[in-house]
Amino acid sequence: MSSRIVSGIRPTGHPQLGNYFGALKQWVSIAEKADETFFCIVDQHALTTLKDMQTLKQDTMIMAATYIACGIDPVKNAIFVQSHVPYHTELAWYLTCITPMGWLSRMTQFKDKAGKKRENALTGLFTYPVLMAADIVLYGATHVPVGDDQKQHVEFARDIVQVFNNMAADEILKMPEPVIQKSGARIKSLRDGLKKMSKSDASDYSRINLNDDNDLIALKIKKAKTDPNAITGDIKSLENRPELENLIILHALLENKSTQDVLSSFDGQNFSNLKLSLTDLLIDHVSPIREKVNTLLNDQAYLNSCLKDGADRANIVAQQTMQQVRTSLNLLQI
Ligand code: AQP
Repeated sequence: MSSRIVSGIRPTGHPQLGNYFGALKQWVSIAEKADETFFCIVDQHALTTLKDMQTLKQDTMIMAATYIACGIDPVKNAIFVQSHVPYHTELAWYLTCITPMGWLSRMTQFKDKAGKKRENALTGLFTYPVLMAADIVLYGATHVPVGDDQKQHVEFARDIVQVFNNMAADEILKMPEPVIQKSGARIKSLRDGLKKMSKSDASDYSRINLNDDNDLIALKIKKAKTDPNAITGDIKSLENRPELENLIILHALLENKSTQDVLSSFDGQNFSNLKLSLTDLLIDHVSPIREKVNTLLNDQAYLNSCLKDGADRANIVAQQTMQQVRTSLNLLQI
């Protein structure tokens, strides 16, 4: 069976290290082996939580530049903006019509993002997983690389596919598989080792953005929360030390080593050695990406042409799916 990969990131701010390890880096290696790939900048999803629309255009361009800077070749892969393919929202509506409210109420990301005042939460946030299911099935995705926080949404998409295909009495929509990278599946905040690193966290010191300059990276790691104990090489010691665990995992991911190897190399040492070493690795990793992003952002015509080409390719595939969906829903077509 040929493989078709679909994934996306919301342009809700500067992409951060969690987006890199949980999504972008995986995409590059998966794309190498895939037959077809669609990498979307999901601006309509961004609207579910955006407080300020002023930055949306710029953030969308930054995200496009970041995809390319991280190694996603716009010639081999379709890179496009969700709102440039109107079929996403059309299919989302049809899927909404067959989605039980109870399924959406159980989504942990809705509960997290809606907070305590759930009655005031926006409908778009509640139905977000339906739009995400549409993003996936529109392209007949066989595999969907996501961080483990998004796994529930891909499982939701699988449930919807089953309901739709049962209703249509045909395999109209393809069943997607989530692809979760185990190590680095969830990078934690630098200020709280129990929270995930996030673009929209109120504190910029909670994350490393892929556009942070070297001094800022060094400062953020210097200020990263730690605990008062020395580091030991015993992996079990990480169980109740989430901030240490996060720094060790980051170090291991950047060096392509196991967590145990990194922990052993800092056995008996204090946090400052670990932080200095981590800072060097981060600078080596992030600075070429940052420079490439800046170069690409200075060539808006090139970025626009990549996004136009990506949208053209995406529209062709999406239109074919929609034709089948409309037929199976018995909508009048003239
Ligand atoms: N901390 C993380 N660790 C691992 N993976 C992460 N991802 C995000 N944060 C981490 C992965 O990045 C992909 C796209 O993310 P998104 O921007 O569409 O949504 P998100 O998960 O809500 O990311 P953010 O940065 O936290 O955005 P905001 O602040 O806007 O909500 C997904 O594959 C996700 O797993």
